[in-house]
Order: sequence, then structure tokens, then C-alpha cells
Amino acid sequence: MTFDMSKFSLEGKVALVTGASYGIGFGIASAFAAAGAKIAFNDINEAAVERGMAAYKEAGIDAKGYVADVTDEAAVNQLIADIEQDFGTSPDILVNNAGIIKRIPMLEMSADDWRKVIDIDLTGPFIVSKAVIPGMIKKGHGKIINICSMMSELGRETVSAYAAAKGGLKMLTRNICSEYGEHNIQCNAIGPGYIATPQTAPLRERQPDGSRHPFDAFIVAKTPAARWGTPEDLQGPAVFLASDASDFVNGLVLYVDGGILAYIGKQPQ
Ligand code: NAP
Ligand code: GCO
Repeated sequence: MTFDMSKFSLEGKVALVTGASYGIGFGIASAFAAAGAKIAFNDINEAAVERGMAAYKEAGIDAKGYVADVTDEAAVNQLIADIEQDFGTSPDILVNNAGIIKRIPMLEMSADDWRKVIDIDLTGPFIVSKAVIPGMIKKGHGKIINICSMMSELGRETVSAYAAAKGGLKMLTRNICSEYGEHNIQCNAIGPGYIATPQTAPLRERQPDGSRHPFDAFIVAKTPAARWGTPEDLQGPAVFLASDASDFVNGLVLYVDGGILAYIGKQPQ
């Protein structure tokens, strides 16, 4: 029995990565391009899309950017129609990456702030998945990758809305798997650990005395790899889940966390 390495190729595929002007989404889209995929991405405003286009161009990637808020169903349906127009086909691969976090103690969090996080981090992936699945059914194949989190498994102070959304996104992943697996659509998730991006920059800021942020030191002590992750750490797992090599993998949350979820943490010295 031989193994055809071309199963890891994304040649001829169209990938939509949401919120991918920078950060984890940009890293994943860049890996997909290297694996042969054509790249579409969206962001919430023209300025962000332009910044993203410049970054892809600098990386030698011919990506197309679109303005669309993932919580706006009409805008998302127009996004998919525009992609079909521009690429000649609907997305074969969707990465629901766009997301926000609000770090507020629950008793101080307004219902509006709660709703905004849930709307972007959970309802957004529902809306975008609903828009791309019909095209995947027509094609007879599709790959959906939801970007979950360690907070799909664990809570911590100040991130109640985010953890609830990412826990829900884990179950949405399993439900899309259950409902559309018979159409050869695989819906999986990546659960990044703590990754150095703008979203976590406040947790890594140097203190006024120049020392490391206490949370920075805490995460490094809690992670067997003894470091923060980078978007590059997520590229190989994302290409695997977007490729034919994972056609019998469905409903999985693949944690890419340096081992943090497996580790009780280093004894304080
Ligand atoms: P990031 O640096 O904050 O980037 C988030 C991206 O999503 C930005 O491009 C942002 O655009 C976009 N976005 C926000 N709201 C949007 C909306 N309504 N519609 C369309 N785009 C929207 O975050 P990141 O660290 O790269 O994280 C990306 C994903 O990974 C998120 O889902 C996050 O929850 C998840 N994650 C991150 C970590 C980590 O440690 N960094 C770990 C686990 C999971 P604007 O800049 O224009 O707002
Ligand atoms: C936080 C962090 C985390 C990471 C990530 C961990 O405030 O605890 O932002 O939520 O972003 O989700 O997997």
C-alpha cells in the first residue's frame, strides 16, 4: 500500500479565510497559498482589507480581499457571490478565523459586550458556513476549519463571553460534521494555545520596570514547549485539515498548543 504525498496539496482549490488581513488568519492563508490554493479573505473595512492586500503582495501571494462583516448575513452572501464571480467557483475551503475577545470580569460585562463577542465568534462562523455549504454540496466536497481555542475547554477570569463562544464553536464544528458529512464535507477545528498576535499583545506587554508581564511568564511556565506559539505553528495542521489527506477526519478539534492542555504546570520556584 503506497501513500500519495499529493494528498497534502491544495492545488486547484479556492480557500476563504475570514478576518485574515494579519495574525493567525494571514498565517494560515499564506500556508494555503504555498500548498497551491487560491486565496480569498475578508475584513470589516476597506482600510483593513487594503492593509491585508499589501501584506499578501509583499509575501508574493495573489490574494483577493473583500469587505464583509461576518455577522452581516447579507454582506456574507454577497461575499460568496463575489468570490464565485471572481474565482469562477465557490470556496472549496473555509476557515472561520475572524474573532474578537473582550477581557472584562463577568459582573462588569454589559449584555451588549457579551452579545458582540458571541455574535462575531460564534454566530459569524454559523453565517459564513451556512453561505458556503450549498456550494460544497454541489461540488461533492468541502473543508471547513473553525478556529476554536483552549477556551473551548478551559475557562479563566475575564473571558466568559469568549469561552462561551469558543465552547459553542466546538459544538457547531461537531454539528456541521454530523449534518453534512454525508456530502463529503469535513468540518474540523484548530484550537490554538497562546499565540503571539495583536489579540494577545496586551498579555505580553513589558511592565513599567521592563520586566515581563506576569501573564507572559505564567503561560511560558504552563506550556511544556516553554514558549508562546506563532501563527507559523498553525500552518501545517491547517494545511492537513484543508487537504485530501484528512478526508476521513471529521468533527475533530486539533489542539495546537505546545502541550499546555496536557500539563499541570511547573511548580513555582
Ligand atoms: P487578531 O489578531 O485580533 O485578528 C482577528 C481578525 O479578525 C482581524 O483581522 C479582525 O479585523 C478580524 N475581525 C474581527 N471582527 C470581524 C468581523 N466582524 N468580521 C470580519 N473580520 C473580523 O486575532 P488572532 O490572534 O489572529 O486570532 C484569530 C482567531 O484565532 C480568532 O478567532 C481568535 O479567537 C483565535 N485564537 C487566537 C489565539 C491567540 O492566542 N492569538 C488563540 C486561540 C484562538 P480588524 O483588525 O479589522 O478588527
Ligand atoms: C486570553 C487569551 C486566550 C487566547 C486563546 C487561547 O485572554 O486568555 O486571549 O483567550 O486568545 O484563545 O487559546
